[in-house]
Amino acid sequence: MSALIPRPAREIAPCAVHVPDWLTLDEQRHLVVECRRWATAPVPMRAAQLPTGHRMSVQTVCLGWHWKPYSYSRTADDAGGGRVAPVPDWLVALGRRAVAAAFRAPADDYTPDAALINFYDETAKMGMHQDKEERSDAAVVSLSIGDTCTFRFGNTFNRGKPYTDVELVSGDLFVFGGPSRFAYHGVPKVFPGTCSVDCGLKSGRLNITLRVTGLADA
Ligand code: MD3
Ligand code: FE
Repeated sequence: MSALIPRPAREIAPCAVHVPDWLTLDEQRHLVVECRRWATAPVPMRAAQLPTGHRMSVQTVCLGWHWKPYSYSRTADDAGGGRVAPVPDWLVALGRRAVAAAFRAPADDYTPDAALINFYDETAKMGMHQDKEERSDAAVVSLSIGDTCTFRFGNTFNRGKPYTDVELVSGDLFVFGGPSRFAYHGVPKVFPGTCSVDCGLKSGRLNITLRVTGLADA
């Protein structure tokens, strides 16, 4: 995206770094092609059911470890029972480049073992939450493709104020480490029709997060 108003890289909170326009359009299109494959097999993308009985409006498929509210497993027990596909080496390498870009330091020891791929249609949103099923405080990498959204980055104490709203545009990178790793965050709004066709998506928004679960097989 070329912006009239520049969007410099910015540290939103300690170790929470937003790097606008990090993915090239080629990389975005390649990720969209791969996400379409991951969304069909061996585990179908689905809207996860919450313990309340409500379904999430966001649809998710996972690599490495399957996440359902609120635990990880190797098989998708709420989505056909298939064994999840591994995180490919090229995606681990992309994660290392992402952490290195955000923190301006080599990240060769960063080895995410899970990826969550979220798809938002024009009405989907994600409430304020913490990600704390992981047994590691390693950084989370977030890649956005498609329609622009408002991303709300909060604090570690409660799901309300203070928080900072950031626009995430197709190609943007966000990395959350250190004291920001367990902050509340959410996506209150997606703006339909804001993505360029060149990103590979016609409508909606994809978010890919790379995580270190710290889990081991039994
Ligand atoms: C900060 N996804 O999958 S990405 C999620 O855009 C999730 O789909 C949102 O929240 C999305 O759990 C936000 C940014 C993000 C992801 C994980 C984090 C921020 C985070 C984990 C810890 C702290
Ligand atoms: Fe999250």
